[in-house]
Amino acid sequence: MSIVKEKDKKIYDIIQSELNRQNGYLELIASENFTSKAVLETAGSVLTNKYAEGYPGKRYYGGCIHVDEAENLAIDRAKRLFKAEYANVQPHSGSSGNMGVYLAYLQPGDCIMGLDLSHGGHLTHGSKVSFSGQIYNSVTFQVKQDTGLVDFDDLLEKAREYKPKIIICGASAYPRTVEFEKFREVADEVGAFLHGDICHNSGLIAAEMHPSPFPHCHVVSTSTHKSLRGPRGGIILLGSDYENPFGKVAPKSGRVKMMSELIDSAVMPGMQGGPLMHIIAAKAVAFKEALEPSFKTYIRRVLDNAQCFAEEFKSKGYELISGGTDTHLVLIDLQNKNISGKAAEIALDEAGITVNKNMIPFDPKSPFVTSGIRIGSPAMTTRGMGVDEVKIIVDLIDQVILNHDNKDKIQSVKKHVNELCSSFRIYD
Ligand code: DSN
Repeated sequence: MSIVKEKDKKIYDIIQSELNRQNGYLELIASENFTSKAVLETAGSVLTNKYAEGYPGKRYYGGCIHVDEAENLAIDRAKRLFKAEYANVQPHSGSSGNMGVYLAYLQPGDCIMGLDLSHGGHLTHGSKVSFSGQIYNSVTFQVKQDTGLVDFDDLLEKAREYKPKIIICGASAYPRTVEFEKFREVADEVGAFLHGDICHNSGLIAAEMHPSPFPHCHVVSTSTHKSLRGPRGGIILLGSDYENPFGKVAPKSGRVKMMSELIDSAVMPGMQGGPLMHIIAAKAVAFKEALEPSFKTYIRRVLDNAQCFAEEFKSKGYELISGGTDTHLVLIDLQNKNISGKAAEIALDEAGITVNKNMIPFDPKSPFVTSGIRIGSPAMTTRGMGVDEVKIIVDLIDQVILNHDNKDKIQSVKKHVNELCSSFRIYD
């Protein structure tokens, strides 16, 4: 008998409905995944009760002996997974991780440069509607219209002109490999720090199927719940070059602090109070899972499935930004199919297929409408689907796109989706 069912039927019903949606719908949002039951159990554990402001061994509260052990495990495993020298596992999300990096490296008004949101970047890479574009002076670079790849000439020209303190590499809707080494060349030329936001690719990097941001990036952040398949959260990592270039000193000793200390104090007390110890422990569980050989097999399948999505969509006349993918996602330009991203998202949702509308580079439509959709393979791969299912799914998506005004057709696709999903159940 569920205790929630007994105590709060309304919330119980909502959880059940969401479970049914996750089981019955085809999840293709590139940033979502299904955690293991071990991660879920840890995230729902008694560790949620503990206040632990500070860091292991240096807390502002008593009774932290066990949460210290959990946080130390999470730190050690994150360092092993990404071959990093330092990890802060307390940020509540990828966005918080980015805020921690900016607080440590920047002063208000400093210039930052990231990929334009409409070209695949993220809100926190300097968008004017986010703190990152309001507190800091943000300048964005773009991708090339003909290739869909980062326009390094545009980046270098703007970097020379604006002299950013930080250049952010990494994206939310960029299907190709992030070329950390090339970004570092630009950063070095203008004296900027290179910040790798590997939110989307962190699972690929952990499995050594995407180049590592180290040693090229001075600092790295990632969320933990996308291709990495952990609980919702964030982390910040440093490689070996983490001496403090600002000369900030520790108040009592006058000793120059390490960069790791500046990041620790940027996260807490700079932007957060008590860490979420249940989530930090769940991150530790996910990192252990990602260190196991089976995680490499999983990511290999994620990449194979994404390749198959790209080939199948192209064979049906769909235009892909950059012409394909090196990663876990494809970005589809729907302009030649005469349907907006918004209309496609709605029609696919009615058919039981969950995707998100997405701006494409140089999009003539607004962010609320868009000309594209983004499709990712991590979640469907977790539930066991492979390339045979990808072929079926692309066919179903195509039927919906071509018949988005035909309710009968959409219902018949939904029936197929339900049948497919019932063979690949999660969380029984
Ligand atoms: N919102 C996330 C995504 O969908 O990519 C980025 O944080």
